Parts: sequence; structure tokens; C-alpha cells
Amino acid sequence: MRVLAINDISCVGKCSLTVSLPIISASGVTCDILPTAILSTHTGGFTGYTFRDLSEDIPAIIAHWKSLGLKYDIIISGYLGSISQIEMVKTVRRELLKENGLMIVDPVMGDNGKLYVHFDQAFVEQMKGLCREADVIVPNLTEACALTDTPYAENLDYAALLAKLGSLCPRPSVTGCDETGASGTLCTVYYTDEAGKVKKYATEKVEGAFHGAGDVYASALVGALARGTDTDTAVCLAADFTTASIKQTKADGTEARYGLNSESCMLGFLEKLDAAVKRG
Ligand code: PXL
Repeated sequence: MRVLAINDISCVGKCSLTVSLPIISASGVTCDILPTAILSTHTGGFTGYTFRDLSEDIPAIIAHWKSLGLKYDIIISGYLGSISQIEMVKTVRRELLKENGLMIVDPVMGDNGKLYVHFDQAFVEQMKGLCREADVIVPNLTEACALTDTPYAENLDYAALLAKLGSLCPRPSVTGCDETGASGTLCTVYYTDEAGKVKKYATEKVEGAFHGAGDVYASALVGALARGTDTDTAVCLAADFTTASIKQTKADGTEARYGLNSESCMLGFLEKLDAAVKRG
């Protein structure tokens, strides 16, 4: 099983490839990487960061891989620095994804109801086009709203949101759908399974904004799907791992912009993944 992760390298502030590569590899599959840019830190919560766009290098990288005959079972794309990089991901999909391979798009664009710096409505429109080429998309609530032209709000009709996303991609999974009920708030993932049924999976809500949580979730989901689990199992394992990592980070008292302590929760995730794979 060979996975390609397309994402930036943010050298500090655990997110994108510094999160995807260890989690997907540890899941027990080969994870190759295509870096889209190198930044000294990510852009959420730091100022003065460097940003080197690697777009110029990518055609030669793809040409070399084609000369090696490489093809991928799964391709996951994450943070893309420009509209031309969205086009580049479409090319990579066309040229390097196996015929029955899985294209997964994490439409990284924003959080907490706001787009990240560097992104605008024109980028959102192009990202909709990339999502149309995906089998699975993993937006957070902010990104799901942007992709469906829905005004951002919490406690939305999430099932209706999933139905709207269904016109872009058959298997969306939306994180951060908070639901407040009599017993308090739950952090819920709404997702569509292989049969087209909308389902949800709830975990404990930990107060606070934790940077890199979407990357931990997407990477664990990819790792589980790559090991052959179904969507129900992959969502449950990925959501539990992300929540455990958030709780540990909060207990550590680390500044949120430095990312999640997923390392200390990795063994638990891998043991559960192994058990799920053995159960079949
Ligand atoms: O975690 C998402 C992400 C990835 N890469 C870069 C980012 C962000 C979010 O801010 O800035 C460079």
C-alpha cells in the first residue's frame, strides 16, 4: 500500500507533513511526500514566518516519479499555497493515482469561521473544483461552510450541510460539528459512509482552539483507510486519536500554536487500529 501526502512543511508548529508523515507511516503503509512549500512556522498564530513556494520543483519531481513507474493507492492533499497548486494536485491525481485508487482532499482554508491568511473567495471556488475530483473530503466546519456557501454558525443542521457537500464529493467527513444537548457539548464528526448514508460520531468536547487537529484527524483517517478499515471504523479511530491528543496537549499546557501532542497518543491509536484490522 503506497500513499502520497501532498502538503507543506511547516518546520515549527506541528501540522501538515510533519504530522502526516509519522502518522500515516506508523499506520503500517509507505508514505511518500510531495512538499508544496517550506515555511519556518505555519501561518496560524505566528508572524514573520518565511514561505518558500516549491511549485517550480514539482513538475520535475513528478516526471522523475513517472520514470520510476510509481503509482499510488491513496493520494491525500492538504495545504496548498495558490490556485496553481490546486491545478498541480489535479495533474498528480491524473498521472499518479492508480485506476481504483482513493483521492482524499483536506481543503485546508480556515478555522473558527474565518479563512486563514493567503486565502480568498477565488481560492474557495477553485477548491470546490478539486473536491469534485475527490472520493473523500475532510473539511472542518468552517471549510464545509465555505465549500457550500453556507454562513458559518455552530449548531447548524449538519445533516443538511452533508447533503450539500454530497454534490461535491460522495464521502465527506466534517469535523468540529459541536452539538449542545442536555448533557453538555459534544464534538461530533458528521460523515457519509460507503453506502451514501449520513452518520455521526461524537467525542468529548475539549474547550479551546488547537492548531493541527485537522491534520491529525485526516492523517489517522488515511492511515486507517490505507489498512483496509471501513469508513465507520476509520472515522471512529481518527476522532478518538485526535480527541486524546487534544486532551493531552491541554494537560501539558503547551501553547496551542505549537500543535498537538499526538506522539504520546500514537501507540494507543496503533493498537486500536491493529485490533480493528485483525477483526476484519
Ligand atoms: O494545519 C493547517 C495548516 C497547514 N499549513 C499551513 C498552515 C495551516 C494553518 O494555519 O498555516 C502553512
